[in-house]
Amino acid sequence: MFNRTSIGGMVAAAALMAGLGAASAETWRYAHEEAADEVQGVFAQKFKESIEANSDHTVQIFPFGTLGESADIMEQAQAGILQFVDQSPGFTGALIPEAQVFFVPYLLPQDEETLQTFFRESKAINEIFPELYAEQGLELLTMFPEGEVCMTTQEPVTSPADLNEVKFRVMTNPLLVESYRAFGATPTPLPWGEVYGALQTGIIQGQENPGFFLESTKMYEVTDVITCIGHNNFTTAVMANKDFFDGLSEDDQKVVQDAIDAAFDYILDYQSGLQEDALAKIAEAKPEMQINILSEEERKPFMETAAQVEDAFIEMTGESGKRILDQMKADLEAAAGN
Ligand code: 6CS
Repeated sequence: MFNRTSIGGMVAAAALMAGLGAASAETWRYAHEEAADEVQGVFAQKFKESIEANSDHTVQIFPFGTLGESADIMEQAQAGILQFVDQSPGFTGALIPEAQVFFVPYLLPQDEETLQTFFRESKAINEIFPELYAEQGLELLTMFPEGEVCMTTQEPVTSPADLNEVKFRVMTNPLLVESYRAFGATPTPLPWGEVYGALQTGIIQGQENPGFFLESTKMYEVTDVITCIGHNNFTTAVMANKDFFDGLSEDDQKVVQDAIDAAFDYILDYQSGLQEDALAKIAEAKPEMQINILSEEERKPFMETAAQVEDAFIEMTGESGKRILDQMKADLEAAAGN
């Protein structure tokens, strides 16, 4: 027979268990720098689906603009307000100078297979960068490519001389400023939210981004020429707040890593044909848009700037940067040899 006290005890225990269950199912906040249907948004959605299919947790995604600019979401992730953040090295360079290595022109290969092997197997990405991110309170979970970067300008560009006096928007890192100075332009660092308006009002006359982003953000409405010189592939990075990640159970850490791996595989497949499709869509939306893929010969003077930008990178980052650059070169060689 249950007496009043034992029933009371059972009710309390049941409530406690229900409470414990509720506490273990958490909502994790994840912010990125693009719209929900752009590459970072597609990655975030896959991550969310995997987490929610394999745990009791839910992921709340905040696309670009909902929580501020890229610098804002990084601060929120470092403060633990966000559990996950996607911030591209183009912005992280201010916090982790070594991340600017991704802006040495012509360092990353254009061949898709080599590029993907590099991102999968790179020791620089999988072993050295995580230490540098950890110093900033971040657990680096992955880095992935988003597509070949092309320039959009008002006038055609066939050599560095054509960029003379062109105020060219770059993401906010000093090495990208060096890189576009070496290309002959007047680099103007700006957060993304200001770019369309600055082109529209003529404050700047050019900017660079991967094909899908030129199309989805309608850069062709405010510029007339696209020029591809094969100098870079847009790289981004996903990380967690380190205290949050370290505090997860081993099972939850595995759920997170598995979700990252699933989203990574998905996004590499998703890249296939994306650049060509985007340029075709732009040509359809604005038939008078000039889309110029420069020849090997025309690219030469741009390629010749790489050594000078590399020197600037080493000057900015010292031994630590040199270690990253050397490892990346070794990783790229290994990827090309595969
Ligand atoms: O140029 C930028 O600032 C933006 N570009 C891309 C492809 N993603 C996010 C970033 O903010």
